[in-house]
Formats: sequence, structure tokens, C-alpha cells
Amino acid sequence: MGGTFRFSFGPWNIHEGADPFGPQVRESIAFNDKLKIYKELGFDGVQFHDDDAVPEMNKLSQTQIISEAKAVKAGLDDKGLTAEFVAPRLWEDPRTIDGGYTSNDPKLREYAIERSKRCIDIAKALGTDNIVLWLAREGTYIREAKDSVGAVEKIVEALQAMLDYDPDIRIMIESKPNEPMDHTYIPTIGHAIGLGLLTTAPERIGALIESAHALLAGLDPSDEMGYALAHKKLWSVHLNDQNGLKFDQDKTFGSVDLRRALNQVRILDQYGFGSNGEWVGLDVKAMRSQKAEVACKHLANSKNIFLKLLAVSRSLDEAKIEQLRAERDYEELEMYIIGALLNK
Ligand code: XUL
Ligand code: MN
Repeated sequence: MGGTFRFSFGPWNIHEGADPFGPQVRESIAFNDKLKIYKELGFDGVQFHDDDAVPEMNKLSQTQIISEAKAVKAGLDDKGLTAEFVAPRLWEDPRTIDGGYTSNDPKLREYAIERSKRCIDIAKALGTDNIVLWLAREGTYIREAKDSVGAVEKIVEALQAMLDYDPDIRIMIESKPNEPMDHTYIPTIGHAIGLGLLTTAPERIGALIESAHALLAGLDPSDEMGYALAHKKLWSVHLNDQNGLKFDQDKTFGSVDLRRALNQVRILDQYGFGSNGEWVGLDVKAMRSQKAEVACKHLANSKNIFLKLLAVSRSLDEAKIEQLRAERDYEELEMYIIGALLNK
């Protein structure tokens, strides 16, 4: 069974190039203008943070939030685009300085849960039941700052509140081991899947695997995908690439390590990713040095690299691979894969 692939990205992937050491180098593009670029780049799905859809949402009532989100949905319909998921942005507000769900202050935890419910309202209005949680500040800079058992219990409490708020939503947890925190509580996909078991509806908790996040945890992204696939929990991906263990680089998919990228494409294809409506998300950033005219190429390039690697994967002789595995001739198997990548 092969995969069925359609592609999505988030509006933050078209960005101005600001980094911690310098200001933006490209003009901002308005959200609606970004939406116009999706189809040109070959994408049909849009990933949202809640305030990508409804800016300044903390200043609005629930009714206003829902009505603004409905207007965005009309804009999506107009362009033939689909919302893949909505993620609550719980890392920029002053109330989330020391975490959202795991803040030591109960009032601030309450804010994080309320904001997550508004995020669900937005998702429903955009026509998706998928919520993504990147648990940005749910961690510590020093080990003694929070109680690690209590932190897990608090994250579960938040998950449960979200599951109870709407009977249809599905939560995909996007694990990441560090950045912005030194240590996070949900560093890998095994942690994410385990969390679901502590709720009353584990069947509605799944995972989104980002290649760079797996690499930052010192893991092979395709093995993380395999682990989630074995649990039937791989509900989305953020494909990208990463040059070693440093900050989260979000480089063009396959641009650092083609073989590592091939193995991700291969496992997705071999296990029928997409057949239940899953999207291939690309969480990639343009290089800061790019001029505005070429600052979207990283998205189309990432998709093209995916499709080229899919062709390579599908051209492989599976019987030959099985035979080399049986013979334990891994040197030959390695040369076979490298030969396929080099087209030689
Ligand atoms: C952060 C990251 C986020 C999430 C969505 O590293 O990947 O963009 O994908 O909140
Ligand atoms: Mn991501």
C-alpha cells in the first residue's frame, strides 16, 4: 500500500528573516496575500496558529473570535484551500513566560487552558478537528524550577480539558527536546504517545513528527516515524532538515542529508501515510539572506525534493533489499541505496 500525498505549510514559513541577532530583511506579506501563494507553490493545505487566523484574539470575545475565523474559512474556500490544523500559540503572551499548562501559577495555567479552548473554537470554524500542540515553554531552564511529575499531570489535565470541551477534536502533539527551553517535558514521540494514555480518550491523542525536532533529540526521524506508525499515531509530519545539533534550523527538506530524507519518504510511503487524510506538512524557513522575490522557493523545493525521493524509493527493488537483509550483506545494501540516490 503506497502513500497518498498532499502538502501543507503554515503562514509562518513565509517570513521576514528576523533572527535573534538582527531585524527583518524582507517586507512582511499580509496573511491574505500569503494565502494566494499556496496554490502557485503547489500546496492545498494551510496550517494555523490560532492567532494566524484571528490576530489579537486575546482582545476579542468568543463570539467575535468565531466570526473572524468564519471569515477566514470563507477565504480558504474561495481559494480551494483546506485548514489542516490549528495550534494554540502559548509562548508569546506575558502570562506564558514560565510555561502555559505547566506554569507554577494556577491562574496562568487557567489562562493557557482557556486560550486552548478558543483555539478549538477557531479550528471548528475553519472546518478542522485537528489541534496541534507544540509545548514550547512546557519545560525548565533549571531542573529545580518545576516538579516533573506534577508537570506531566498538569499537561494531562490540559489535554483532558480540551478533549472534554469538544467530543470530535483530535490532538496531535509535536514533540521537541529543547528550544526555547533547555529541557522540555515532551521531548520525543514516545513521550507524546504515552501522554495520551493518561487521558480518558487516548484514541484522540496522536502525534506530529518534525524531522528537525527528532534530530535535536539525537534520533533518526524515520525511526521516530516508524515508532508512531506502529502505534497508528502518526497523524501529521513537519518535514525539514537540520545541520547538526544546534538551534532548530528548519532547513529545506533533504537539503542536508538526502539519504536521511529518503528514509522518511520511504517509511511514509510504505505504511500508506495519507490514506486516512493525513497531510505532509513542511515546516521550513527561507534563508535570511534571500531576497523577497525568491524567499518562497524553499517551500516548492521541499515538496519537489519529497516527490523526487518518492520516485527513488518506488524504483528500489524490494526483493533485492529483502535478499540483502537475509544475507546480512549491509555493505552491499548501503551501496545499493547510495547508487539509487546518485542515479548510478
Ligand atoms: C517550533 C515549531 C512550530 C510548530 C507549530 O519548533 O515547529 O512551528 O510546528 O506550533
Ligand atoms: Mn513544526
